[in-house]
Amino acid sequence: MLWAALLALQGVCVGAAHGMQHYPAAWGHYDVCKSQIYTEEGLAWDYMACQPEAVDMTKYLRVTIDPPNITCGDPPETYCALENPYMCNNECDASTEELAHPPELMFDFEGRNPTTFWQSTSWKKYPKPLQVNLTLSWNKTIELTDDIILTFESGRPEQMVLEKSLDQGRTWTPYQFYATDCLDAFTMEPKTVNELTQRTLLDIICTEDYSRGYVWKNDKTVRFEIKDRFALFAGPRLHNMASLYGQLDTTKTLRDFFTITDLRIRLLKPATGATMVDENNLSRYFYAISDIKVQGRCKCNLHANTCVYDKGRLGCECEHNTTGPDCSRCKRHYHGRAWSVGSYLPIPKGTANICEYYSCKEIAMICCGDTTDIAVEIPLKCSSGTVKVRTGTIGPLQKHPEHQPQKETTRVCDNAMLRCQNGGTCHHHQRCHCSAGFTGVLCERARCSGGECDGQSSGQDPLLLLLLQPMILVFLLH
Ligand SMILES: [Ca+2]
Repeated sequence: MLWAALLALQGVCVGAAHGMQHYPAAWGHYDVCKSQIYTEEGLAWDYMACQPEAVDMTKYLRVTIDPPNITCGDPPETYCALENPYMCNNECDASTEELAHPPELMFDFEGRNPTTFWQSTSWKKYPKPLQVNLTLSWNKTIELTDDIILTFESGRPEQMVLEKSLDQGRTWTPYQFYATDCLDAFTMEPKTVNELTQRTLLDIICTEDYSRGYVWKNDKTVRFEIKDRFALFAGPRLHNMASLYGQLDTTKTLRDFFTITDLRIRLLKPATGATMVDENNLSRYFYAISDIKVQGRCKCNLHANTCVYDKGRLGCECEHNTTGPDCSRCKRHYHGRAWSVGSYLPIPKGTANICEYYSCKEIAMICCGDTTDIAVEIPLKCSSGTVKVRTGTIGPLQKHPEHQPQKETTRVCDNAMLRCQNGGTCHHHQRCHCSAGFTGVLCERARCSGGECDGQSSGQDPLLLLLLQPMILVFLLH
């Protein structure tokens, strides 16, 4: 399954790479996360910002139609052509495969005639609005890299809204409004994407370019123009991707604009082809979509060059010691410095901003970083040269002489830093007197006998305690 998905992704990559030939190779595709280099100390890794290739994202989505019974064919229905009310040879029957028009036909391979398409019921409840929501969900943040293109088999809707979500469908914001008359439909002045500037790139516009009926009946597509927006920074043929990447790096709102987890197509009014709706022949009015194109890549925060589709779910194959579906946090034990998104700059390799392993430089200190592992309050010397105390104070080592290792070596406990656990009390910095039911140098363990423990576990990380105890023994021997 996993391999099949990987192969599928790679297969699509070839197509995508072919389609993006006009990107100058010098700008790089950020397709390598690390490479081995020779240094004075031997082989080492050189890390680079990396991202997965842009692919056809419709292979990995889930589609939801609302209302759920709005797909045609149950009961069977016959439709007439919008242009000719006497041409009624379009039959929809959900129980017959050849005559059914389920949603998945918007995402199948188009190439052979006749086209395959999803179709709604007709506008038989006119004048009640015929409205349908099509929701495309990825359950993963993705970044759009090319225009979203809807191809209609019916006339293009007179009113529709394309919306996006960045939080798996909890909240929605419009991407673009489409209408034959923007003022009438949405009280918005009609605009085209060509009127946008770098300053107004994030403006949400209403366009009349994709809603005209009769005259333009050969053009059946509705677009959301991603590339025209990219071109505002990268130039008309996207020849200056460095400029775009620079902007994406520094402007989070710009990056977020092209990032989605879900898309929603709100079909609000079908094509009528005229000012008046013919109430005697409502089977002319319906929605039908043969194809939806969404090109994009998994958002991996520039920490992965591969995205895997496994068990119906997309996930980044994280590098740079990061983890999570979007590589948005450091791996356990790699909190040597705070997680950070990779950077496209400097072109062409970018900056990886890897998560670093923490290392113990002072034997008297437990190091470092992954404070979620630390259940006792002790100074933590981190590779960044700071001392962390779990209570949240952070300060440079030299400014806290009381934290110096040599002063700590004879201490097992004190009232401020090395606290006896579970109600134990500290005696002369030498040892903890544990309360009933607990044991261990810091009374951190429940006392057990015959397999039964009579105290509550303090919930500490056993790995940490393994590390901690020999160190405290070392202090005592000194
Ligand atoms: Ca199709």
